[in-house]
Amino acid sequence: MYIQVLHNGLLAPMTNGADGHLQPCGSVAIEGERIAWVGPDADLPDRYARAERIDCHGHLLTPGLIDCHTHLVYGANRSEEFERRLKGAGYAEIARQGGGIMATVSATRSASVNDLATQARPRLRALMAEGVTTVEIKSGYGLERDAEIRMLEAAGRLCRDAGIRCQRTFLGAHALPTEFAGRADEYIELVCDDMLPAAANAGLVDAVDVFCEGIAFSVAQAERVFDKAAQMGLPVKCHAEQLSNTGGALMSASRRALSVDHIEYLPPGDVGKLAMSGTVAVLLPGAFYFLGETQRPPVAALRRHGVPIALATDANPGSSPVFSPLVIMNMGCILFRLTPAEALAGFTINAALALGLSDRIGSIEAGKLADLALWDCRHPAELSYHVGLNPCVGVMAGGQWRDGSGRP
Ligand code: DI6
Ligand code: FE
Repeated sequence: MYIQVLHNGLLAPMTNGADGHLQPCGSVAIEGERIAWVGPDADLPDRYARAERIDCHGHLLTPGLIDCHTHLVYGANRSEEFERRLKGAGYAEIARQGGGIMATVSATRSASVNDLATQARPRLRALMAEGVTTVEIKSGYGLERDAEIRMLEAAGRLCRDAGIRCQRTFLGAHALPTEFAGRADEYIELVCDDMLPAAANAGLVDAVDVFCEGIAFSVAQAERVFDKAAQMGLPVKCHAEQLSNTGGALMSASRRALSVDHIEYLPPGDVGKLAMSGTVAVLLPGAFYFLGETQRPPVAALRRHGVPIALATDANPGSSPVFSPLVIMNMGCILFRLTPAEALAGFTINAALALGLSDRIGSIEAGKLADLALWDCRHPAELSYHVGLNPCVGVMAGGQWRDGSGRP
């Protein structure tokens, strides 16, 4: 087995989330694809004396970043809608008129798996250039069985080609397709009886998501999808309280959802119930920023109740065409008043929790996969501080330096 030791790193292991300590002059011993030992350089066990040694030159070493909420695979883009919105049209208004998500649905339905993967490749590359080693990708722009399946297949192909860990989430209940106008319950029935089972039986689904919102699906409809997911043994998560308070987050928490995402309109008084279910709050400041929203998520209450906070790009063509985790960390701090340590926890250990993968990734500790990012930084706060500067100098996934990132 190949054994290597990264030494002289400024380690941010993230084992205690945002409260974790830094370890200057730290070493990480890696056996094959896993981390075998972590500690001060001076304490490195003798058994690693002959391992290959890689000098981190005092640079910051963090877990590889995890983008736990993206819609990275889709056809075309919506720059024309962007122009319309700048002239005063509202996001919900455009959606009601059959634009918005449905515009992307048309472009996605007419694209092949190959087209979809090709279009998504530069977006994934942008994430990877900033240290991302795991990405979650949702379906939800097909809204019919075969197109949803093509999206999930494209996500798999994209990630396999790029050598990145991928979690696929079925989001058939993202929007009501035009052909089902006025028949939302029938569409939900199709999602439950046909689309989800077909995608899951093809081995394409790691989790199930629903957009629970006035312009999308009701809590009762989301529950039907979650019932089906539970029957199939799949974990659930929910786009909830993004534009209004519908109660989707609490319903999701009562079903032990992995995460509730957005939650700008979640009343602080409801946060305690999230804490009890172990559900992660995934904050998406890119959409808040891009839609010019003003209602902020209840960060103080999340903190007070110890709800794990994750951050993600929400990379999508309509509400968050943002492909930079570092910019999102900055937005999390500036717009939602997170601390830089919380922002980093949001893209590492808490993002792993939001994907149900915290036993394998998200922190630098013995037994976990050797997914790491090396940054030309003297302090982790620099990751959230700069805008448009990428200090990433190396990325390792499963013990292998990623092509192009070079060895430090
Ligand atoms: N919430 C969002 O912000 C995105 N999806 C969702 O459920 C928007 C997707 C889009 O506008 O294309
Ligand atoms: Fe989203």
